[in-house]
Amino acid sequence: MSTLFDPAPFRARRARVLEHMQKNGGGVALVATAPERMRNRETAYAYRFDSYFHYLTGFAEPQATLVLIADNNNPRSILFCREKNAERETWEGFRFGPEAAAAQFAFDEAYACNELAERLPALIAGGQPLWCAFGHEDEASGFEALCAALIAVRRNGRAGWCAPATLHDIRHLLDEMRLIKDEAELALMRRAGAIARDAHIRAMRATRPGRYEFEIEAELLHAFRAAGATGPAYTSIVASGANACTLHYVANDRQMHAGELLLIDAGCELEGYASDITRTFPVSGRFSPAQRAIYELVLAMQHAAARATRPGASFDAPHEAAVDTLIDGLMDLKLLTGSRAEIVDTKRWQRFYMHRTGHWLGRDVHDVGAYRPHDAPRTLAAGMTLTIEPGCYIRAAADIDPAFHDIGIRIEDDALVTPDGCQLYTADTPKTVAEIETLMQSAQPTS
Ligand SMILES: [Mn+2]
Repeated sequence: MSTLFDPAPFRARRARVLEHMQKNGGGVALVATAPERMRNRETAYAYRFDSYFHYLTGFAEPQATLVLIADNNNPRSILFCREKNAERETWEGFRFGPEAAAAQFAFDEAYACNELAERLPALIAGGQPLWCAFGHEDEASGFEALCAALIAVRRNGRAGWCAPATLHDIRHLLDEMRLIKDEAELALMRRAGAIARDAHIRAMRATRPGRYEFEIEAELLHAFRAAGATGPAYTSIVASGANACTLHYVANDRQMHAGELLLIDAGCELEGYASDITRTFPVSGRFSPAQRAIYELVLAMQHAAARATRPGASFDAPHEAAVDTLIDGLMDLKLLTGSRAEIVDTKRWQRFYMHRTGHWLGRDVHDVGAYRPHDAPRTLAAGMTLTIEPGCYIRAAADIDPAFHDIGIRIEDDALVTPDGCQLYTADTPKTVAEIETLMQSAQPTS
C-alpha cells in the first residue's frame, strides 16, 4: 500500500452501487468492515477485513465503516475510520486517519470512527431507504450503530426527523456485482493463481518417502509469503495415503511412505483474493497402475467439466459432465457393476465422489453469489470465476480390489468463464502423469 495503490476500481464499484440505489428509491447504505478477533488472552488473530467492505473501499484497517449517500443532487461516499494516534501507532503500526484516507482512497468525506454514532442519525433522518447487511456478522453489518441511529431518529420525530420505511439487503446487489469479476480483480486472481502454482511445484519437489505432511505444508507457507501473498486463503490440506479420502483433512501430521499418493489442496490470498488449487501425486515419484488409472479418470472428468463451462451453460453442467465421465470410468474399471441406468438412479457413484465439481471463487475462497438464484441453477456468464475440481475417493473395503484401496485423488484448477468457453488459468501447475512424474524424478535425491 503506497504510491502503487489505485483507487479507481474501488471508486467505480461505489459509483455502481450509488447508481443502483438511485434507481431504486435512493437512500443510505452502510457497510462496516470485520471486527478484530481475539485468539487467546491478549493476542488477536491476524486482522482480516470484511470482503464486502474491502471490495468497495480497498481500505484494510479495522474499525472502519463505509456510508454511501444516494442523494440525486449530491451522491457521495463517506469513510469512518480510526484517527491518527502517535501512541497507538507506536504499538500497532501506521493508521491513515480520515484526512489521508479520503485523499488516498478517493472518498468524498472521511471522519473519525467515533463520530459515526453522532453523525449517522442525521444522515438517515430523511426517511430514505436503508441499505445494509443485517445478519451478515453482528459487527460487520453495523447492526449496533444502525439500531442506535434508528432509535435516535424516532425520538426526534417532532423535530421533523423521519425513520426509514424501507430496508434493503445490500448483499443482493453486492453478490451479483462480485459474481462478475472486473479487470482489476482478474489481474489479482491470476497473480494469486501463479503464486499457488509455484507453491505446489515447490511442494512436489520437497515430497519424498519418510517426510511428514507438515514439512510439505511448511513449503507451501514459505512459497506463499515469500511471493508476497498474505498467507493461505484457507487451511492447506496435505493428505497422504488414506488421509486423502477425508475431504477436509487438515491435521497434516502423518509421515508419508513410498507407494502412497499425496493430495495437496492449497491456495493463497493476495490483496483479498483467493486461489484454490489441488494436485495429487505419488510420494515416491511414480504412479502405480491402479493409482494411474484413477488419476487419468479424474483428469478426464476435469476435461469434461471444463468443456461444459461456458456462457449460457448451467452452473450444474460441469458437475453433470464430470459425473457422466466418472460413471463410465468406474464401470470400465469394474469398481461399479450393474446397469448404467441403475447406477444413475441409485446414485451409487456417490460412494466414490461425494462433493460438487466446483464453487465460485473470488475474495472468499467459497465466494458469494447464489447458485440457484430463482430456484434454478445459475446460468454461467463471461467474467465469472469458479473452481473445477473433480475427485475420486476409494476407501479400503472388502468388495474393492486392494490395489485401489485408499486412493484419494482430486484435481482442481481455477477457471474464468470467457466469451466462448472457459480458461483454466492455473492449469500450468504440473498436472498430466508425465508432467508430474518428470518433475518428481528430477527432484528425488540421487542415492
Ligand atoms: Mn476448492
